[in-house]
Amino acid sequence: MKDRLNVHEASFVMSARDVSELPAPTFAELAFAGKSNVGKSSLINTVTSRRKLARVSGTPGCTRGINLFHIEIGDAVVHFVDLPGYGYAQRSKSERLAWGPMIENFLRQRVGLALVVVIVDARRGLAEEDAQLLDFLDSLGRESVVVATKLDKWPLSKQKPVLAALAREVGRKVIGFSAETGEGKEALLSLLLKTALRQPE
Ligand SMILES: Nc1nc2c(ncn2[C@@H]2O[C@H](COP(=O)(O)OP(=O)(O)O)[C@@H](O)[C@H]2O)c(=O)[nH]1
Ligand SMILES: [Mg+2]
Repeated sequence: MKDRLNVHEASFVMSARDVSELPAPTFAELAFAGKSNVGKSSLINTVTSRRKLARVSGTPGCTRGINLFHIEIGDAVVHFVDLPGYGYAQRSKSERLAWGPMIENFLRQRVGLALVVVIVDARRGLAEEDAQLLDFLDSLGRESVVVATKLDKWPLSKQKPVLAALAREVGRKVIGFSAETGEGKEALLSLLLKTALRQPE
């Protein structure tokens, strides 16, 4: 990995149960969203080369707050924002609804939000909730990228066509990723860095 993409600092800042608990934005924020169990924590750990920065959970849907991380990539300082997983069917209706406003308020309100990484399971494809989120981001004029993770679950010969079909479906850039093999790590880091450096101080 090139030096400019080296993550030389990665630390947990805080967990918030509501957007109002978050500190005023100091650095460009790069947010990660996706269905519960899609591999969001694994992706954050892989991208930062830290084994336990974001917990990898065997219990889907247990991350309920907004988690903030301080990340230094090369010369850039950014905040990673791990948003609560959505669409977990086992949760009670009131709790599922409670997640909606939290994510929605975050996406609407944060002035430092530079990019939303929408993580999709490459094996399962785009879920209804993912499509709705992408539409919502477009309506807000928020920049987004789709990352198809668990790509290792497809045989090599299928990976390119699967990614191409997904890119057509979502009409935006799709990065293939695997926390198992590290595939896509450099491409994603490079995009995150590029986005962060474009932000005004
Ligand atoms: N094969 C494979 N499994 C993965 C990958 N990423 C995550 N997983 C597994 O998927 C499960 C959920 O991962 P986790 O990162 O906790 O998902 P989260 O709920 O979205 O944060 C765990 O059992 C992980 O080991 C991947 O790239 N490939
Ligand atoms: Mg998680």
